[in-house]
Amino acid sequence: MPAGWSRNVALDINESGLISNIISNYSGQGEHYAGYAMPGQNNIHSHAFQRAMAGLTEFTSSTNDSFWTWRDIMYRFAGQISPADLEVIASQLYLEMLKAGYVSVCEFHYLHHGGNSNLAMSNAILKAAKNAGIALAHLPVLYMASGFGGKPLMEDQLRFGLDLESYLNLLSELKKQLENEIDQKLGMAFHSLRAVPEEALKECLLKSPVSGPIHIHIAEQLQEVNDCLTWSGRRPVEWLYDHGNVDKNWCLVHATHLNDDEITLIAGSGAIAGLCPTTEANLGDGLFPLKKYLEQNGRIAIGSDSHISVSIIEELRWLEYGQRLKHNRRNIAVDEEEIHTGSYLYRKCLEGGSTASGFDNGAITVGKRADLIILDESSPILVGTPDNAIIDRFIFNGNQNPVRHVMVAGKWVVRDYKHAREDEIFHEFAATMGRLKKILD
Ligand code: NGQ
Ligand code: ZN
Repeated sequence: MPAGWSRNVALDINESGLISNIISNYSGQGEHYAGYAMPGQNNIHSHAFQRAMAGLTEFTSSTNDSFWTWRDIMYRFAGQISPADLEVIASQLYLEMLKAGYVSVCEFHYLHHGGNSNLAMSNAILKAAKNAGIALAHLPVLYMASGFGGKPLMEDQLRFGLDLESYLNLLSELKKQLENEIDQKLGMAFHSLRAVPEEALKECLLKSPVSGPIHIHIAEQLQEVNDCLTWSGRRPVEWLYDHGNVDKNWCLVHATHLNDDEITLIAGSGAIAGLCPTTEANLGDGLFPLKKYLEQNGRIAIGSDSHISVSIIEELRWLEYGQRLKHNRRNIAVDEEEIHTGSYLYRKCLEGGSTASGFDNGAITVGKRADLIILDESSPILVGTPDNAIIDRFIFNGNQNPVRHVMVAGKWVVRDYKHAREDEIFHEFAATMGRLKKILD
């Protein structure tokens, strides 16, 4: 609860999946669950197809392996994924997210062409989210160029490319399709400043039919910062704030390489820094300047991005551990009001994740979506825990997942660690993985 843990809490949830009433110290009738109920997290950054190549790029492919050599392998893989493959992979991924305690996902979707229209790949994502029962912020991505200044797409990027008109049409189609959905929302995304020329970015912001969140990859790699400087004389974040009206509707994904002025710019704008610590580590991006950013009350959220890990625990743990290793100190992500690192990070991400996804959740208060998880109080990692350390233990104690039940907009999707469709979804996933095996062989 906003004020801390409370015992024997009863929630009424209405037909729209919103919390309509809260009673503490309840002892009456109702469906009863023992355990620690809290809001689930929104996963604010996902490329679902990459789940199928997780763990398959951990070998040297050149004498100087980097983000960019990883990207070449990723392109090879991306090129082979059909709409049917995508639905199966994303269904498995989204159910893994639910079991990890994520209640929604922002799908940063640029794998456009495939099937007989641009809609086919988007529809595969929408369908997968329904199969799993996760809430979805679908973010079709504008991707037009291979580098700053509108460099033409490379051959293996053609599949991602849309001109502005086709992109706006795709948004309009999807907007119609999602009009009456509670659990599926539409936002928009620019792949990066590398991939969207200045004019297109401006025009898109003017003409977009979408009012949801706007996401962009930014300043993830040093080479990107240097290329941007060469092209414009400005660093990526500086350039974005010079040219766009960046406010709390924006989610800046990664934002790894920031100077002090850029930290202040983002923190002051209310935009969300969309952090993906396990992927950022896996790709050798660098460390986000979390300490300084939080000192200026910057807002954050977490995503699993390339899905080499689908775990709230790992994202938050590594977010903090990166800072401890860098500053040679402990308990960095805290303030005067919240001295517990796990609780502090969990709450910050609930708050930022709700804004970045556009789902009005992340708190147990009347009117919020009932997007909840229940931790198992009898789990070996949680037995005998003082109230103020429950979330710390969830995040910083071992490798067992204590997420026992998960509810999305008032509907149970995981009960007693099980998803109703998990055997069926896994069966199809295994068959698809068997076929895809040859791509990176
Ligand atoms: C992506 N992923 O679009 O999948 C990117 C890599 C790029 C991450 N940055 C490609 N983690 O940025 O050009
Ligand atoms: Zn990404």
